[in-house]
Amino acid sequence: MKIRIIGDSIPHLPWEERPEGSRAPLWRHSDNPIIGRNPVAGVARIFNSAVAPYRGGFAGVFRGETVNGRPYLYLGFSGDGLSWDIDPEVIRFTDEGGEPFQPAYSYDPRLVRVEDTYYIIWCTDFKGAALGLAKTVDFKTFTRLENPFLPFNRNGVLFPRRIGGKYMMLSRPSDGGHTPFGDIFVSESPDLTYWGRHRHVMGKGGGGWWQSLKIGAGAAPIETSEGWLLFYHGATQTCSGYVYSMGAAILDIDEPSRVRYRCRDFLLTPETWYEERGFVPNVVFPCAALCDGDTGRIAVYYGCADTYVGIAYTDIETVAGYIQAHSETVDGDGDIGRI
Ligand code: BMA
Repeated sequence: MKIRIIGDSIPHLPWEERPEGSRAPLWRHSDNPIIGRNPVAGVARIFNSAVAPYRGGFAGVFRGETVNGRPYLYLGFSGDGLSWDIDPEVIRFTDEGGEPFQPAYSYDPRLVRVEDTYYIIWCTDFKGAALGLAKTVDFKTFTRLENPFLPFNRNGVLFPRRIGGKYMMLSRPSDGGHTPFGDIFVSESPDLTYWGRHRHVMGKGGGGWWQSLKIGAGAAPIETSEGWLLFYHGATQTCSGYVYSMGAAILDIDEPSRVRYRCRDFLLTPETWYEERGFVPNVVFPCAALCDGDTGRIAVYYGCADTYVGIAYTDIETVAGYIQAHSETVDGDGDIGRI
């Protein structure tokens, strides 16, 4: 497929060439995990975290599982996207009236720049798991906005630009527990407060059994000449628990509820010690992707076994070619027919 990324040049994004002998659509950073156990005082594990280019380097919002077991959001900066300086204090939010606002817990953040503002979307407590939303322009003050949706909901991912003048958010309605179901939906908003025109994007299941239990949006969609490239996670249930793998799809550029291509086969599945072993074994959970508009290179950041952060690389031609060659389509009801 002839395809290119429509986006900024990020020449300093982390990158390694595909190792000799690899045939996989994604290849792992040779020094994974890039964040190991006990990364800062009071934090036992960092995983499922998001990064974005910021001022010639990168900013990150991290899921830090504290030593009391509760997750909160932490801020970090990096020049090369690999070695991170993480603030040991949790991110402090204020509400729109300037009053302090701290969620009871916070996890699985996404970090997305829309115009000149960076938005954090995460799973927050709203009488149960729901999506939280906050914004910053300087990574010094963080303003918490209204929760976009009712509980229960997780895996909220904002598109990096408005479509037809509207902000667009992917999400996955869920339950208050470990959610043995789940499809990806998209909603739109004129102002980031009022959300509606909800549409089903794609359902769990299909020919790929790795995504038979549930799916959820991962990284902010990447704009390409063929549509929005979405890295997502899919889970399957085994006799000893869920297994999370990574897939990808390409959504229509103007109407992202329309799926153009979607993987039947996973892009990455737990294989290494840091993906197979940890607090929750067998989890790869993408939350961010950096891409270079000039070269088409992509670095995907993913949580490993609810314990570490890893990076995997690909480029736009490779991943789009794989999605197309290993694809299936989704109809409006979420039933899947092979192309
Ligand atoms: C999901 C979320 C993720 C986690 C995954 C695997 O429900 O809690 O944060 O990575 O389960 O444990």
